[in-house]
Amino acid sequence: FSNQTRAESYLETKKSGYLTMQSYSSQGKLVRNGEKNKLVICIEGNIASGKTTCLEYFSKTSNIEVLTEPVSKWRNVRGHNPLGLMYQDPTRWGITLQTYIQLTMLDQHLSTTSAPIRMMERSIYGAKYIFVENLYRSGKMPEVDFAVLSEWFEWITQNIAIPVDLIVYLQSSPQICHERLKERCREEEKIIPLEYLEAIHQLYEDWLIKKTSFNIPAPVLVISADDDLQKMIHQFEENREKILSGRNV
Ligand code: TTP
Ligand code: MG
Repeated sequence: FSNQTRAESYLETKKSGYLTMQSYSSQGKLVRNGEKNKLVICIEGNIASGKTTCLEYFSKTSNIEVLTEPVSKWRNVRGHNPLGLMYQDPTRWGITLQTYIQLTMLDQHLSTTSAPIRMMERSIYGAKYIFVENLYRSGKMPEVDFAVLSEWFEWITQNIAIPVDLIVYLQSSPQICHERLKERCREEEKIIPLEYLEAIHQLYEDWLIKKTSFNIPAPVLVISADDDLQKMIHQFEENREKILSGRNV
């Protein structure tokens, strides 16, 4: 790049809204411009707890922009499948998958929307506090991998503003998630045992219910998610006001 083309390309990206993380907020973090007054709602919960169903339901509401499920990216990055690799050999590929998930989550947190409310599946926090933590605690992630991922995570969360206004926790029993998992038959997940879902469940409960493990970035609204689709939709309907106001009261 000559200086001129660099300046030009900078202006180009700025115009199209990409390079807007220029100003610093009062806490000295990089912030995405123009997103200040928008609500961000993250849907958290065990694998197959119904997060996508919840997002699909609310995507029919005007004013809400639902971010598309990042799992398709985790199954195909330039022709590779880090999700499948991780399930085959977590010790070798755990860091690969989790590094990529961390990136896709950051990308979603920083994306701009025209709608005043944005809803996304999971958050950068859940990926780290639940899945990375589980890999490490179960002895499947080498300490050095955990250290590198943690350094990345801490740098990101200390230097970039990641606003979350409400966490909706779809609380489910691991047994029911296991049943749903078998029914939906995602190829990579066929080998997931019940114990894995129980470990994830425990980490979620410690984080969002007992509040004994990690920092919680936003108020939590708990919705029990063991019911069938019809009843779940009824529950989303009942909680609609709370969710759309970004408050759990
Ligand atoms: P989920 O994010 O739970 O998505 P889902 O579609 O399975 O959930 P729901 O039915 O509630 O919509 O997980 C997708 C896959 O990615 C799952 O196999 C778990 C895995 N995963 C990790 O291994 N590490 C992570 O950090 C995350 C977020 C997911
Ligand atoms: Mg999903």
